[in-house]
Amino acid sequence: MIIKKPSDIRSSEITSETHFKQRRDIVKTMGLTALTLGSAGTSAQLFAKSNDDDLKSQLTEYKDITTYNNYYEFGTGKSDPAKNAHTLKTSPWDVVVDGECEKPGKYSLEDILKAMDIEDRIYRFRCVEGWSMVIPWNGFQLGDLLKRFAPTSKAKYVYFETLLDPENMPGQRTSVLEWPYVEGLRMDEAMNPLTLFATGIYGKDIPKQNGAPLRLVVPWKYGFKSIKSIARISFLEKQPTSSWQKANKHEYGFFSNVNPKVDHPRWTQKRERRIGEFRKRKTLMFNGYEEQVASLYKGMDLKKHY
Ligand SMILES: Nc1nc2c(c(=O)[nH]1)N[C@H]1C(S)=C(S)[C@@H](COP(=O)(O)O)O[C@H]1N2
Ligand SMILES: [Mo]
Repeated sequence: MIIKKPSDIRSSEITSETHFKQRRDIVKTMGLTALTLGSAGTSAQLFAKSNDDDLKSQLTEYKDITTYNNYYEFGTGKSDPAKNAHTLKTSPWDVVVDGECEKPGKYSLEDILKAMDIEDRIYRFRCVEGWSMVIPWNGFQLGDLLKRFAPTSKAKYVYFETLLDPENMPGQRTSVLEWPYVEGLRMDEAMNPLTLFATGIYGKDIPKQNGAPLRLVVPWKYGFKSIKSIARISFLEKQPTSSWQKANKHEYGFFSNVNPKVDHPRWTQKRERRIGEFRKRKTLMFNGYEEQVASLYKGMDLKKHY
């Protein structure tokens, strides 16, 4: 199996091993108090111990993260995905890999997860609509996965597709967006160590409404770049067009970096409402990840490349 780590010699119990790994990480950080995991309020406080920056005190409650969603395949209201996403079929799950790479193919999620190390990452999350959260993800670095497919020198962009399954995704039977939902990153953005494929939240499997079983997280970009329930990865020479660019190219560009200095045509991006808080916060350049990612855009006019 191409993407396996050489050290991975066992081939059985793949899924439970993944769960165990996620579980073990969280148990390690919380000790015996892990037994109380399950109440969102306390899990927020407990999980916080595993991370050492100031975000740990700002974690959004599990309940808010999993009931206030955008997932148009399951409705356009914020509470629709939590109600409707139970029809999403997440197993078996395959990811098709194609385009400019030496190891295209159809990879099972089990094989992918077996090869990856699951980590905890607390990230700010900023939706283009003006709300934000702080989310404790579990996942792996996207770059660690992509390099196993051996992209060729022609691979300048990575393109992603959400599962297309109108039978089980009622929104795909409407024309609110073009289906499947698609997104893209420039290769250097995809390879940046901040960029994750998420498989969990608060140490539990990622809920369907949040994009099970595999969902992109790019913390310095607006939330809509975080495409959910990914079923295809393509390496491309040319910049792809994302779903929101197709929907309205004047309002949504390819880069979609969080930028308080460039307003959305219909509203300001200077402030945000953190879910669970009353007073608005100032939105930070690159959502607070300027130090790690500003160099990716050196020399680019970010007003033009929004
Ligand atoms: N397939 C798919 N992915 C999607 C969306 C969607 O409608 N369909 N919505 C996007 C938007 S606009 C946001 S803000 C985030 C929301 O993620 P969350 O519900 O986990 O907070 O998912 C993004 N990924
Ligand atoms: Mo969004």
